[in-house]
Amino acid sequence: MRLFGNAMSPYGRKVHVVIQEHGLADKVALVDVNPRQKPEAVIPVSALGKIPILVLDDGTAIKDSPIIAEYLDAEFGGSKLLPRTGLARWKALTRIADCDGIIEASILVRNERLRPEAQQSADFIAWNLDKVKRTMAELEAQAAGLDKNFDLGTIAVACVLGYVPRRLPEFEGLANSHPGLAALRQRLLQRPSIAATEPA
Ligand SMILES: N[C@@H](CCC(=O)N[C@@H](CS)C(=O)NCC(=O)O)C(=O)O
Repeated sequence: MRLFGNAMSPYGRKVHVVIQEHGLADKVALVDVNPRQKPEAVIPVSALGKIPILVLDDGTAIKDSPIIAEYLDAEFGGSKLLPRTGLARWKALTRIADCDGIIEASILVRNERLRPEAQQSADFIAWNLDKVKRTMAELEAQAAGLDKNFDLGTIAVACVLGYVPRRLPEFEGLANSHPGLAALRQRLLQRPSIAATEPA
């Protein structure tokens, strides 16, 4: 299998954690791509041009990080990280959706801030930043129990905690603003798969 992605992608990190958890590194060759700078390296395997993409040996492309993570867990990990049925499954999938929403809104804020100042929309930034703030506050309220089970939902939270404080200055002081999440982040970093994939 080939995994198209890059080390900076918070979505891709979720897949890397699953690869570590199930000892799949020998089965997955990494193809380092930057879809914005070099879309032609990605578009032949996915017209959307988004990473991560897992290309199976028969050429089938599995797309979207939650689907790739579930594919690897179900096909190679005995579904240890995402039950096939039952409430725990739907809770984990909902957690993933919230975390992906945080990451998506954070990327929109960051990309807007990287535009020339005169072209930036303060409304657009505030609209998306509010999504991040509200959902981070919700996670903070639940932080003590978020690692009770370690599943794909927990992995998604770990990837949010590795990304948002690095990318949005509003969350740089996580220990002051979100002490529960800061403590959770440290607990999650005890797990080798999380520590090994933590961005530099
Ligand atoms: N829902 C997708 C989002 C993937 C995504 O947006 N990836 C970013 C990189 S972190 C990307 O490829 N951006 C390029 C683009 O949007 O064209 C997933 O979970 O895999």
